[in-house]
Amino acid sequence: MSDASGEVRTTCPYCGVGCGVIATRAADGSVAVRGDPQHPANFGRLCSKGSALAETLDLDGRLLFPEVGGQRVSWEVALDAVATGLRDTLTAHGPEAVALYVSGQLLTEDYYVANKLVKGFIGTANIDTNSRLCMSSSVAGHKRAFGTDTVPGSYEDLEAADLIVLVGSNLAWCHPVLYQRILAARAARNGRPRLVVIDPRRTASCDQADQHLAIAPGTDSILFDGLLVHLHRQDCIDLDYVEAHTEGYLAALRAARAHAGSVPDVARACGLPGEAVAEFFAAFARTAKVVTVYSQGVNQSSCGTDKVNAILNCHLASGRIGKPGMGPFSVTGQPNAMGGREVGGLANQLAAHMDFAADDVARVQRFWAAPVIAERPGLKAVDMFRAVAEGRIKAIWVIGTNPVVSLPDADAVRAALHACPLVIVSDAVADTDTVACAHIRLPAATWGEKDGTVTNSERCISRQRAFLPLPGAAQPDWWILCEVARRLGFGAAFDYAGPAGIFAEHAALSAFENDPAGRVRDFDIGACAGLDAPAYDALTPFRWPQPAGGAGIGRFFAEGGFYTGDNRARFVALGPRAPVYAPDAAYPLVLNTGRVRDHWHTLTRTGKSARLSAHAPEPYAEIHPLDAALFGIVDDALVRVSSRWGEAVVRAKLAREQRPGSVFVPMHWGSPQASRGRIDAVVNPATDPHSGQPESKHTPVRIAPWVPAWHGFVLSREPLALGEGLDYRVQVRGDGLWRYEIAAETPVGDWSAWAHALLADQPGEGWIEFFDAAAGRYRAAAMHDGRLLACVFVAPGPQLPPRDWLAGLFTRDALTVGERASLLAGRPGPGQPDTGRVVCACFRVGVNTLVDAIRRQGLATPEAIGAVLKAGTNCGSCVPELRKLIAETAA
Ligand SMILES: Nc1nc2c(c(=O)[nH]1)N[C@H]1C(S)=C(S)[C@@H](COP(=O)(O)OP(=O)(O)OC[C@H]3O[C@@H](n4cnc5c(=O)[nH]c(N)nc54)[C@H](O)[C@@H]3O)O[C@H]1N2
Ligand SMILES: Nc1nc2c(c(=O)[nH]1)N[C@H]1C(S)=C(S)[C@@H](COP(=O)(O)OP(=O)(O)OC[C@H]3O[C@@H](n4cnc5c(=O)[nH]c(N)nc54)[C@H](O)[C@@H]3O)O[C@H]1N2
Ligand code: SF4
Ligand SMILES: [Mo]
Repeated sequence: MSDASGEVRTTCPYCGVGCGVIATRAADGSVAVRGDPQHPANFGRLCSKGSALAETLDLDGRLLFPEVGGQRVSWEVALDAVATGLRDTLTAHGPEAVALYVSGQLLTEDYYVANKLVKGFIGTANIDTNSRLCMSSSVAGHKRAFGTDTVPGSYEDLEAADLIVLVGSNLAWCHPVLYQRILAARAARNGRPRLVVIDPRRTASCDQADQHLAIAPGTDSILFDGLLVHLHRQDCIDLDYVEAHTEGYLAALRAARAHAGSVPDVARACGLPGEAVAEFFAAFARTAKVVTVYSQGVNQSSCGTDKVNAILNCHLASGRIGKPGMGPFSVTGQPNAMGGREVGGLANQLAAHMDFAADDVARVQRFWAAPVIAERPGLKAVDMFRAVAEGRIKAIWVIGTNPVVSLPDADAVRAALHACPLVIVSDAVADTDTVACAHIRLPAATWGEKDGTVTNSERCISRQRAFLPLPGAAQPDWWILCEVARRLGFGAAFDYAGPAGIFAEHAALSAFENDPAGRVRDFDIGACAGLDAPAYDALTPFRWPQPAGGAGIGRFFAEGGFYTGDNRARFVALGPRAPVYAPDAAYPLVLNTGRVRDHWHTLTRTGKSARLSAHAPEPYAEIHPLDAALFGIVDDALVRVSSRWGEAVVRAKLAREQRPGSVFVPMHWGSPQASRGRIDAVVNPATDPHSGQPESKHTPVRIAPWVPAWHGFVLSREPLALGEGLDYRVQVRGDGLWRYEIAAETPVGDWSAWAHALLADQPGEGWIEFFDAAAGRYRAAAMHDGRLLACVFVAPGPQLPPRDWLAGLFTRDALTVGERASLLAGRPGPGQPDTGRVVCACFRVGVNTLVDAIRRQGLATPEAIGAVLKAGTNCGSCVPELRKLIAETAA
């Protein structure tokens, strides 16, 4: 939908909030983005990542042409190679030897075609998705309780609630616009909804919380089982609802009582003070309008499905489900995690919320007129890569995900791909750890270049629309899949003119032999079955179900109506379940992993933006000062985090927000950006027995100082191919420059020769350097016409000059005498501000600027800071950090 002004309404490609974005392409090709005021997810708001989308669209580093065996080839050659490889594997080893591993970031149309090809035409269910790592415990929990995978909540429920419980969700950083909507509601409603956060760490989401429970990792189901017992004891059970619409309440209660029967029992098991547990239970019991929002702290656990059902049990028992302001709410991570569930992208689903029951299998086969059909579930992600390692899978096609960085036991994943006879990877980016393993590389179009739909956390389907031309030979994923299907002999079933036809078929399948009134299948968008291309182009956001004829169900489950055959929900009786791998003497700490505010997953997009890279430039481990002291770790030094599966080296960050005994490392860095920061190499491959979701938040590890011979960093206008002789290298995008943090275990003899070789490609004729042999400090800078081209700083320890100040010198056309002097002295001289690490990404305000203003001008609130420096006044994501700076400065 592009109007005369060149504006295109589309959807943000990042998180599951699914914000509407308006993209405008100017005559010179430059793009501007802003929030879509009409989109029901965000009403015009965007977070830091959404606002910086235009900074990630350049073609640097893109995979633009197909490659076979490292050679650039035409699409004809590449597609023939894929089809021949797959056909040969099928002929020699059968369908179970072939697998696809896809992504919750694919558009629904890409996803639908991939699933149809594998399950209906190749005839195996060996197609799984990275949503296995993300949502599968929620899916399994929903299915156990509701009989189907329905998310009953809506964003408006969050605003209408009187209490929101955030369980294992850092909403402020990971679903920022939803978090801002909650804060706006609190401001308008006199502090309601109240906010309770349950997370072992004190996160940014705790900033405004009325209560934070720093729960012992992995123990959430005990807490919620204890809550069920408490609700029962306090007469807070909705007996009418339980009687009319559920089964199994007493058994669940009995099971909960056995291991979570009293507040002291729960407090002990969850590592919480008894009063805190009692306060949370009381707040939940006395508040009718409660929404429990949960995410990866719940799902990514070897007891994730039980955690989900422990939460659902409490909502079912109190009848707090499906009514305004109430309900359990699993917020989805990826932009199309929900769409993937709708098309059946998981190995244990079929399509359109059907699974492998005989009726479903027959129905889907009939609808597709498929020659064969998978009749049983395929391998789930972790098992799939194990099967690759064991040679049972001989051809794998990875689409839109980077498993060598994001799957647990990631070194084993890489080894599996290296051993696999045929690895095909479709990606938009050339240099990723997974693309590096591919025999055949297929250039995928990405956000801004392709058309389709996505479904957000509240079941709202929105269009993503292209506003850029296809670069190089890149093609949308649906096209690539259909071309391969055609070459495999299935042309007639994959003969789509474009995404509109695919969407219409998907909609028709959702309505096929379905009956909205009969509770056959919840997912029904039959109203879109006849959509033609112009209507598809004009589609405005809508929530499902949307059956033909328009008679949808307003809300799910307020009046029961579950999809269990007898329409009754199921309570699940739960017992305690210990993590598969527990800490021991050799690996005494628990590694927790997750996200940072301004980065998205494996950095292929946000890593391109200097603004977004500034907030957390380097991979780090957040460690409680007590643990740091115990293991001899000092702030800012490098630390080795190791487990029985692998190791990583990252920067130590001491933080009282961390729970003692736990270490937190972000998941984002792969080897192109950080040579030793790939934390999934350390993460254990344990999975939940019901969902197969990996335990990404709980790996026994040990930490130790990693002491290289020297530490250093380089700032350079031109990218440098650093690597040789370095044992640690992190690459960060800066404004008009590249920053490299480096270290090595081998001492350097001749620093000057070393630095010349390092910066060899710099054309500068001016070379200035300084060497303090006694202190082991070396500094050098390459200049041209008084302009700084590159500089390198080396020291025996991690204490090195402020990078932000030095980066500022790169903005000068010529350095003053004073600036040159301070460059070599390695510290800012008078009148040379060091703004420090960026806190506010929107207005690029650094920590030193903030602290200085707080001190000098006595700024005591984020609003006061905003009035002076603008920090925190756009997306609001940094407000928790502003508040923390105010508190720290006052102390
Ligand atoms: N900035 C940013 N936002 C994102 C993404 C991103 O990459 N960057 N990715 C998106 C995706 S795909 C997803 S899935 C979501 C994830 O969104 P979230 O689930 O909110 O993010 P995480 O940081 O993975 O984990 C949430 C929290 O779980 C806590 N946790 C760990 N163990 C436990 C436990 O045993 N119990 C409890 N209660 N909590 C625990 C962690 O300390 C962490 O703070 O974010 C989405 N949004
Ligand atoms: N330790 C640990 N590991 C985790 C997690 C954690 O919390 N801790 N979280 C897990 C979760 S919830 C998730 S969702 C995963 C995310 O992990 P991944 O899915 O591996 O991460 P991304 O970087 O999003 O990978 C997407 C890839 O698709 C490419 N791409 C972009 N657009 C397109 C397109 O249109 N088509 C194609 N074909 N490719 C495209 C990108 O360049 C990129 O390489 O990580 C999981 N791994
Ligand atoms: S909240 Fe999520 S969908 Fe919205 S702008 Fe931010 S990353 Fe994009
Ligand atoms: Mo995710």
